[in-house]
Amino acid sequence: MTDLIAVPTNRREAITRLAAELRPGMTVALSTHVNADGDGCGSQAAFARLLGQIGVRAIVVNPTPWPEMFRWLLADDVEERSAEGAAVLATVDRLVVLDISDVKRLGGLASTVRGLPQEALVIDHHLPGEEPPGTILVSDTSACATGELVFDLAQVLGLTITTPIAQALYTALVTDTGGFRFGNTSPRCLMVAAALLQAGVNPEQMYARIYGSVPLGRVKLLRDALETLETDLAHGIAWVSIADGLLEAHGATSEDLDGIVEHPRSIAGVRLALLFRELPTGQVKISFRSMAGVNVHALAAQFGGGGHARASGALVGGSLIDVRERVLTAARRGLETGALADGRT
Ligand SMILES: [Mn+2]
Repeated sequence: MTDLIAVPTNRREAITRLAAELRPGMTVALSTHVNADGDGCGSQAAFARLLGQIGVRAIVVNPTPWPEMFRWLLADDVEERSAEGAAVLATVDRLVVLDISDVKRLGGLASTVRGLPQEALVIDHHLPGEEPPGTILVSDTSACATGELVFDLAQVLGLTITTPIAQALYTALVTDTGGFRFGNTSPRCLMVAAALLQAGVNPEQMYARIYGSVPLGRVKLLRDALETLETDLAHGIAWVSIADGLLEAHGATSEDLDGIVEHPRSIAGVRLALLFRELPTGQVKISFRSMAGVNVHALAAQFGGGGHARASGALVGGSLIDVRERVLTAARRGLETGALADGRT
């Protein structure tokens, strides 16, 4: 069991290549995808502190505001300047993007990132995207979270997993595995989690911070979302829809949508769950989730999106009703023909 924690050779080599680009005295920006989640934020908060140990100053610059529920991850020692946006990217020596396999996931920062003099360094565990942010990457889809790869980086570079770093990485692991329940909960994932407990993580305190401190608006949003639940149990599909303005009505933000799609997915017989969110831009954001045997990456890709086999996303132009119909039609067809079966991407 103990050798599970050893860093696999391919990762070790990739980490060494990436680390060679980072030297003491440098200032680097860290960025993750729009609407940063626990893995994006946790990986950034941990990596920023690890960089400090090798004399590199890190500035977090995300395309969307740092989520309030993860504010505690920054404490008073991680510099976060997302509000200044692309302007910060012009002042740093290098950009490292985490938990992203496609530049487009950087939203409003994407065009600036495409124009940077040096390509971004990448630490990620998604399936390859259409437009990778860089070629120097630590990328492994077998990592349960990007946080697992940041943990490996600390090991390879001989850095110290302090308690705040361990808490940040634990946040990454626990959120990306749905509380150590999803298919990405590998033996190694749990070994890394165990190491993080040894480094000072209190799991009950983490649970209280991540799952036991949500704003009332988030639960009211869930209530209204579940009101829209529809099912096609003949195909094993269930979905919920979020009309434009609903988040604002509850003082909620995008991060409060996290996990809602787990409810339609939890219904007996459902293999494919969707969340449709109407945006004021005339687009619909879709979250795809599936159970074992169904590859939603293949479905999301049909709509210009991507992600993982069991969890993907896409952004599609059109009205809520129109997009929902198109996606459901494609989903039914994909399930009928076997085009969404695992291993057929
Ligand atoms: Mn992730």
